[in-house]
Amino acid sequence: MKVHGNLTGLKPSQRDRLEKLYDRKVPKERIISGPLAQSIAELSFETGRQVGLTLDRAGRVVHVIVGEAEKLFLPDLGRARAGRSRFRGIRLVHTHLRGEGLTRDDLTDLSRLQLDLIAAVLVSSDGRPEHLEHTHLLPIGNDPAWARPTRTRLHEDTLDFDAFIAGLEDEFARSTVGAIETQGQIRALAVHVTTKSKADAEESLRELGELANTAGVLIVDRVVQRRPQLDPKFVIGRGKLDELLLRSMQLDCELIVFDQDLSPAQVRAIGDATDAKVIDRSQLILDIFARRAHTREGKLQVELAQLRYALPRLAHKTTALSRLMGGVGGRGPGETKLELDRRRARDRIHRLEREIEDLETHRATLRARRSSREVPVVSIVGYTNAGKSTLFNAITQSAVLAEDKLFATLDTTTRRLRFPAERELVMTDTVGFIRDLPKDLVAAFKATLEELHEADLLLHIVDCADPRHPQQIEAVERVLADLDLLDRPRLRVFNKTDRLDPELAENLCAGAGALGVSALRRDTLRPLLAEVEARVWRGPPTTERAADWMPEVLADDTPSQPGPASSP
Ligand SMILES: Nc1nc2c(ncn2[C@@H]2O[C@H](COP(=O)(O)OP(=O)(O)OP(=O)(O)O)[C@@H](O)[C@H]2O)c(=O)[nH]1
Ligand SMILES: [Mg+2]
Repeated sequence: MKVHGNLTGLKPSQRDRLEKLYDRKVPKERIISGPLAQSIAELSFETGRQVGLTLDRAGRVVHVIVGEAEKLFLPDLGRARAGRSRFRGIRLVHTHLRGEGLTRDDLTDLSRLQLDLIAAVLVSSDGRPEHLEHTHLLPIGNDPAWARPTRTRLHEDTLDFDAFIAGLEDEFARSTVGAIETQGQIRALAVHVTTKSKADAEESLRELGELANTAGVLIVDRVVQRRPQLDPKFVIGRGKLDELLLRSMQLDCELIVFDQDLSPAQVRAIGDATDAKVIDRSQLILDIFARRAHTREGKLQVELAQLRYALPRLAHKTTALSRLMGGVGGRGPGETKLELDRRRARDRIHRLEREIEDLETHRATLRARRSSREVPVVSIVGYTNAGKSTLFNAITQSAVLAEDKLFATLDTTTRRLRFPAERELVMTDTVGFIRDLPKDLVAAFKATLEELHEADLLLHIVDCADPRHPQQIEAVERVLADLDLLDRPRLRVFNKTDRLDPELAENLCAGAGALGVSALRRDTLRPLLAEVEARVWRGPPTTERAADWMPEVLADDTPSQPGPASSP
């Protein structure tokens, strides 16, 4: 087997003896045996270089490594951890030639590689293995994250390694479970690296937490780093990255979510440094869309967006798509497609584009029919979770799914309504927007959003009880601008006023030129309906109506998707 590290200038006999170390074994309950310590001490003494061994839990030698006089560079230990354990199942035992204890570099290796334990055999000036010094990682809440190194004479070391590592794993498991109840969710660490203020980071992380929750992910801890500029390779600083990886291990996180977009190279670089899965905000959003897509069109659009996102991230032809497309919990667009290579991914993209186009043609026909009847269209838009579907349901007496999760709605729903004096209009509920919507997603949903161009009025629904609503309004307007929709007449509606003090709500509305409503209270909707009528037909409502009056629902105009029964 191959000896790793600095072999230049070694005698053939020395190389031979190094290679033979692979045949040695250590009893399970010892860190290292006396004779094996003797062998590496001798080799180290002769060559003037550190010699290291990695050992697995069965006491087998996994790597033999030769370093410099004061440093050992570890080879790639492979990604796998030992079974369900959080430790790597490998310990490092190496020589120190100058009597020095474990160094800062040693401790960094310990945490970065999640080693079971790290030990130094201190070689005496006449080449004997005199002392053994070792340490190990500690559970969350300890600073520093490693135990104080213990030093004994080699033959006096009494640690029962086998029992020790079992105990340590128990301790880690207990400290994690006690801290947070997970209930079947995926445990994740959220990371935000910024050049701006920490306050912005907090706001952004709050939203990331909501996105994660929607995706069945529990953010167990957050890491914020402020730096003058982002690290081109890892985004986060190298030292902070090591800290992050250690934390993810201590907290038993299988996922690390970056609250920003990572380049394909960055995902790869960070992914290579850890066993945890690394995803960015876009991928999280794509994953939510994948879970939420129910109609054929929605599914096609999400798959298209996922493939476009994944394509540049396929480093080589051979890279399996599974790690990329698996999303958070491995929900890609179908298990069978996971092993696609680049070329097949491209073919699939083209096919999806054609299918979506066909569906779009169908939609366009329906739209043409509608516009030939000259029925005005009122479309509800707004930030995700603003209450669009709830309001739509209230006005159209429908049962579109509305819930306190992000992106509850993906597919457009349409109802035809009759106002007095034989006036009819069509109302649609659409997918919500979010800050920095992944561009692949916007592109894929272009067909759906195309509908908005036909709108005679856009109702921009805002959750005015959310302190972030000014930024949310801005984000929505940016998406509308991107979609070339700023020329459509718009009415700003501040929803969820029931959550605010009435006077505050009134002031907010006045300040923003918005109409206040609560989708949960029908009596607040009358001014809105009157305003809609006035805008659409350019005149005051024709008749006086009762406070709880609602337009008559005529039909479900939604194309190619079964909707709840409505009056004929
Ligand atoms: N208190 C209060 N809650 C509301 C109001 N309108 C909606 N909600 C709640 O807000 C949450 C989100 O409502 P949805 O109607 O699903 O929001 P949406 O804008 O359609 O969200 P997406 O489809 O996910 O973009 C739900 O839990 C609703 O019950 C309101 O006027 N007052
Ligand atoms: Mg909705």
